Order: sequence, then structure tokens, then C-alpha cells
Amino acid sequence: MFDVHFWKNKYGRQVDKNLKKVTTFNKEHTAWRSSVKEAYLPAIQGEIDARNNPSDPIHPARMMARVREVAGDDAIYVIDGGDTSYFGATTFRTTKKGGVIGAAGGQFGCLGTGIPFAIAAKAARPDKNVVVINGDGSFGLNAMEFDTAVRHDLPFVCVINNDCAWGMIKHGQEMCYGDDRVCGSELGVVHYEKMAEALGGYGEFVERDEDVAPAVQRALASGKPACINVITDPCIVSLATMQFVEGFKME
Ligand SMILES: Cc1ncc(C[n+]2csc(CCOP(=O)(O)OP(=O)(O)O)c2C)c(N)n1
Ligand SMILES: [Mg+2]
Repeated sequence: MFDVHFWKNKYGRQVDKNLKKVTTFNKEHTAWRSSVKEAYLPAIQGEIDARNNPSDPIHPARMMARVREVAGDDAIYVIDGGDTSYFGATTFRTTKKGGVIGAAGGQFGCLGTGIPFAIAAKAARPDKNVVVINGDGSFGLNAMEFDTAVRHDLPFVCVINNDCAWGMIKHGQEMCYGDDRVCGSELGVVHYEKMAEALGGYGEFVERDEDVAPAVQRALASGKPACINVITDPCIVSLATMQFVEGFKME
């Protein structure tokens, strides 16, 4: 039988010691972070270019950059989705602690937490603009909470990065099994913004690059819980998905 006490005595103390070393001595990560950034630059150069140039269909990195331009670095951003989380995490910055909030359970964790977290953020900080970036799939998990937000007058803007799919899963299927063997991961064009409108919120459907920023502006000005449903390029695969899929291959 596995003896917990024996395990704790034999290995536990060493783990404690190592953790202490890490937390006590390794607080300065600047050099390490710069070397990682440098190493990644060739891989993310395309995304950096995409942010700065209009695209048709809209590149998700471009869509996020436009949202950031409008909402600014003083807003509270909440991120929810698969590939969407990657593009959100690489785009949004904040000047304050807690200004960019990821999924419950950490990055790429539990889908569906975006809208509830946005409602909580607005309740806690009514003076702030709160923007949630949602994948279209993850939006569906707690979209009914628009009703809660309307009832309690807690306005936030939900921008959907709508790639018409459970993108991270679909791209994984394509890479592992082939483009013709995608299963259960396509969602199609759905007018989620109409659901927000029907519940008393504000909604807009966006397909063109130049319409993203004005739509987000109107949503912020509406003073209502808002859903800006942006159709983005379904062929873009995030670096996170590529790394996951490659990492899981056992060869
Ligand atoms: C509650 C929950 N269910 C399932 C998953 C597995 N999962 C990870 S990413 C993903 C697809 C997410 O799709 P979407 O929200 O549209 O984001 P996209 O990847 O398309 O940007 C799924 C199903 C999860 N992380 N959490
Ligand atoms: Mg999606």
C-alpha cells in the first residue's frame, strides 16, 4: 500500500527545501523573460504584423488589438476560450493588478467563466470599463447570464472572437486526423448578439475590420450589457494549439 507518511518524510522535506530556494532566491526573472521573448520572436512575428494591418477575414490578433485601442489599458479584461485565450493573453495589458483575468483554473482552463467573471468585475469596480473576450463556443456556456447582468444593471462589453467553431479542438482534429475528419467541433454562423438584445442588452454583428472599433465604442457608450459578435478568420491556429498538439504526440 502507498504509505503517505513515508513518502512525505522521504521526499516532502526535499520538495519544501527546493520550493523555498525557488521562492526565496529566484524572484528576478527579467533576463530569463527577455531570452524567452527573443527565442519566440520568429514564431510570433506574423501575429505582430497581423495586429497592425487590416485583414479580411479579420485575424483574431487584429480584432483584439482594435478592442484594446478603444477600451484602453485602464479597462478590466476577462478572457475566455481556446485559441481566443491565447490571442487575448498575448494582446491585453493592464496598468493595474487584476486588470486581465483569465479562466478559472488558469490559462486554457475552465471555459464559460468569462461572463460570470465580467459581471463580478463590474460589481466590484463599477467605475471601470469591463470587456470580456469570448470564444463563440465558450460564450454559449454561460450566455444566459446576460439576463443577470441586465437585471442587476451591470454593463460590460462581451466581444466574441467568432471563428464559427470550438476552434482549439477543431484545429487539433485537423492536425491529428486530417482536414476531412473534423467531428462535432464546427458551430457555424450564429447571431449571438441577438440573444443579448432579446434579453435587454445591446448587440452588433461585425464582419469588416473597420467596423470593430466603432462597434466596441457604441457598446461601451450604450451603458448596457453588450455583445459584439465579430466573425474572424476560421483558419488561424494559435501557437498554443500547435504546441499542445505537438506536445501530446508521443513520438
Ligand atoms: C468547461 C470546459 N469544457 C471543455 C474544455 C475543452 N476545450 C478547450 S478549448 C475548447 C474550444 C473552445 O472553443 P471557443 O470557446 O470557441 O474558443 P476558440 O478555441 O474557438 O477560440 C474546448 C472545448 C474546457 N477547457 N473547459
Ligand atoms: Mg471558437
